[in-house]
Amino acid sequence: MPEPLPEPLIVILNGPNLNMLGLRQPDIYGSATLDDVEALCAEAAEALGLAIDFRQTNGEGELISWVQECRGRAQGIVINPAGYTHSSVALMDALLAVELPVIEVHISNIHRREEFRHHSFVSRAATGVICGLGVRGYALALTAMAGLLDQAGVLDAD
Ligand code: CA2
Repeated sequence: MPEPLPEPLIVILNGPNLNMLGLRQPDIYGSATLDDVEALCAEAAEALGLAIDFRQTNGEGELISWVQECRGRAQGIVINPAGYTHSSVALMDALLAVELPVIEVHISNIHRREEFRHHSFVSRAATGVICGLGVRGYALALTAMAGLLDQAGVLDAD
């Protein structure tokens, strides 16, 4: 019998102000808190055979350092870069350099919102983008990531 593969680690990164989820602007972002999103991700990951490391920061430098730390440690990144989506060439560069599958998530549909939200620097480094489906988008991103890892032979079939 071959040894079972260890569970792939997916790092889930959340950018600035997402710590306020569920506390303000429920009309745009819904009523789930970031703790609720973490619980939703943990449940989805368990069902998919993935391990997760779920984090949030308000700092661009910290977000970039966390992306860099994924190299050699994680098998994929799910990221909601929040406001840095639309401004950060440095975050895009870090995501390109890490050479891992990246799924970009937005709770709201950024294309139905203000013009300045329509462009994402991060999308250039993303394997796929999920937006406008609420916090469920995080679970959908994990399902998509499991599919990518399965294709690459990184995920145990059982
Ligand atoms: O829709 C998304 O997930 C966004 O990434 C959220 C960002 C926004 O800048 C992006 O354009 C789209 C904003 C995150 C701030 O989240 C808050 C949540 C509750 C209350 C206030 C801010």
